[in-house]
Amino acid sequence: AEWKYAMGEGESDPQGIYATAFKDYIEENSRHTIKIYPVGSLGEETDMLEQTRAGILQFLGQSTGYMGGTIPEMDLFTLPYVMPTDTKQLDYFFKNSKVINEMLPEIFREHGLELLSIFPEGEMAVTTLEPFHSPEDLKGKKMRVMPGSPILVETYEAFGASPVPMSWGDLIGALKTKMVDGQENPTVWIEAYDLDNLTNVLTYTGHGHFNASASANKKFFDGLSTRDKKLVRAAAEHAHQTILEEAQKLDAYGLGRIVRTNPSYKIVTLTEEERAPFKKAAEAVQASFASKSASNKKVLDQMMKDLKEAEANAK
Ligand code: 6CS
Repeated sequence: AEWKYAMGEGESDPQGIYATAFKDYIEENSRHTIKIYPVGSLGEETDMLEQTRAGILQFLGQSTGYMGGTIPEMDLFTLPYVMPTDTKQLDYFFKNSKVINEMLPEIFREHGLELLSIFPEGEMAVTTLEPFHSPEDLKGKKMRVMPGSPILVETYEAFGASPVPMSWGDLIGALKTKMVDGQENPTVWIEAYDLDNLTNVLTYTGHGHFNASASANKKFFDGLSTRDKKLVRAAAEHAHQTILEEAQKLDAYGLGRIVRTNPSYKIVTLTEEERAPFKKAAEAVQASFASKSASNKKVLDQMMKDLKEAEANAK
């Protein structure tokens, strides 16, 4: 059969690399074929999530940042100053985490989805018209965040700014008309979509990582033969391995290209001292996430344990 796979990025972006590796594996190892629908072709990301839950699409690749409105526990990956910036620890975490491998699959099923992977794309970088070094500097600044995540809004409010949730499809226009003063995305994406030419400064705050997920419609997945279920899991495993190796390289190339092609662009890494007030503000956001439901608290507690384990074991 032909299966439909929609995703929130283009074919050469990290989610596209994952989707292509997934498709190639399925097509090489079975008679099934996959048609990939890149971002925009089937509406905005939140539309694609609904289409997958409804079974119109079989597979979905999506930024975790868009999912918190539908699956509140997914805001875990958006919480400020929780994920490490060390990529080895991150990789270890994404592969071995109990939250991802045991708890979230159950939660996804309750929402009509079968979780296949969650993977990192790169550290969040904040691009703005004006430089900032403190929450005070962000006062009154309109910062675009991905829509559908209450935690992203709470985070930028805690950071002193005025968050504006907006779909990716509207962001370029909003930056061009200066409707917003800034946004956050991984460096790979900022470079690929020329966001550096629409802002003046890129700041590494260390507060987060951009992550993506892959999932299937649950009814569709449950209806597959044992053999096809294994095939889909193996394809996801293959695609996950592919993107872990590629994503870090792509993110680093992205930064290199920005530095070379846009030499007047300012690149700032906040010092530990400058990060301190942001970290302090982040504590309230973490507590707010945990207070929203017993399930939120449970996944956050487990994630903290998983991250400790990653810190101890990642080499
Ligand atoms: O900012 C966004 O909305 C987009 N950013 C990335 C890195 N991927 C897709 C997402 O739509």
